[in-house]
Amino acid sequence: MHPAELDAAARAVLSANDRGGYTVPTEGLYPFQWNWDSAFVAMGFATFDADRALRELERLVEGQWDDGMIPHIVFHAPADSYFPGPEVWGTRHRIPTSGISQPPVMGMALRFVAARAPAAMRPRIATLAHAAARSHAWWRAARDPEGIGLVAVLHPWETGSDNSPAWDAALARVPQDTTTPVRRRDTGHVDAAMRPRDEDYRRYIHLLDTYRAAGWQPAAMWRAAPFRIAEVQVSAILCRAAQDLSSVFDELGEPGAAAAQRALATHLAHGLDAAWRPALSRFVSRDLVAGEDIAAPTQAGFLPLLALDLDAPRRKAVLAEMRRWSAGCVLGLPTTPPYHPAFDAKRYWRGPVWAVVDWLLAEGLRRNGEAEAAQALIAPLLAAIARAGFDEYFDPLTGEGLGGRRFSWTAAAWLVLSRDGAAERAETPAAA
Ligand code: 9WN
Repeated sequence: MHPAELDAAARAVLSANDRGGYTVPTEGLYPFQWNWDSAFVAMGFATFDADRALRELERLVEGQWDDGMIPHIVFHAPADSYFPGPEVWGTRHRIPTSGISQPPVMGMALRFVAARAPAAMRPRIATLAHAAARSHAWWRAARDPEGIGLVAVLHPWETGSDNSPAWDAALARVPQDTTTPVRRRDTGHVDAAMRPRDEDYRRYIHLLDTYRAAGWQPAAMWRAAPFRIAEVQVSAILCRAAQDLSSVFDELGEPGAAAAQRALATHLAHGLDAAWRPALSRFVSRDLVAGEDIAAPTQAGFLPLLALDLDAPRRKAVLAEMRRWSAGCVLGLPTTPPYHPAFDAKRYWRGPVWAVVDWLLAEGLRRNGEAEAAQALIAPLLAAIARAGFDEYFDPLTGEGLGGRRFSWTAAAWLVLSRDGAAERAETPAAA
């Protein structure tokens, strides 16, 4: 297929998944609005429709809680194809939502959309910018109460990388008993071998039960949390989102709001800087319950490139390590390196390549002056999308498309990344 036809196919995926101003990640498997998916989707829309891009974020913000948190799922309309649904979460927002958050990509999306939006849309951008700022303040207050410069997640779902090997040790301490019966729906849509295991799900639901019992109050959740991780992926995204949001406020002529975002970004940059481990050539998260570094190698260790300007020795070390992970892969970056015993080429966040992760990594590499390395990551990804379709994730060893099909954020990744000039170089033999 020609890149122009793929563009049309990507737009068709977004419009098929449009449920009225918000986009579901994919039909069936994920029938609601997800937080970080929508931020990527907004950037995809912005390549051809700034109004629809802003609408996506406005609908996400309908789910924002009074304390500033933007939940990871907004249940705009009922659907029974997903577990756990709103009745399990038992939150009290006017629109049903989950009770935890997800990587705050929205600030990045807002800058991207604002750069492509006509002047008449400035008031809408300003409203969204203040909503994003409130969510940043929530992360800082609720999830970095001790001011270490890294924000903590209380549930693997908050990282967006649910069954990553990074959580294995911490999750093993979480009991498997639940007050809510576990009725998985995901394995009715996708091969169970490509999804988290049942014992993971029992622990995910144990955590959900625990936080519901804590009344979804941040301080009570923090105290009750058997899983509490100061996490570099979310912190790096928040740091970058604060940097981007400060530029949006500058453009809007709001210097006070811009300065607050810069101060937050500086605070997080210090925390990220302290998470660098030279012996591993990457950044590490910290298990706050065990008081230990999380050494398991996952993509999260490179995400701080998105927010930091690395010095030359660190930059070289990171590049060499990323190359080592990709050895033997037809596309990268694998979310767990093939040399590691936890690697599983098809199981969700334990090896597969995710388009949005590569998108963030490429952005981080470019920021650090490594445009060629960014291109080396993106060209094979675009080729895989062109060959396999807009799948949820890809086998790094074969390029096979996996998980849900006709996925919104993979379509958005195509629309944004192919505009960086890589599409022409992608091989495009078969149907999308
Ligand atoms: C739980 C929607 C979401 C993504 C996450 C991905 C997956 C949900 C699930 O799907 O998580 O939030 O039920 O598996 O891990 O990153 O936002 O696409």
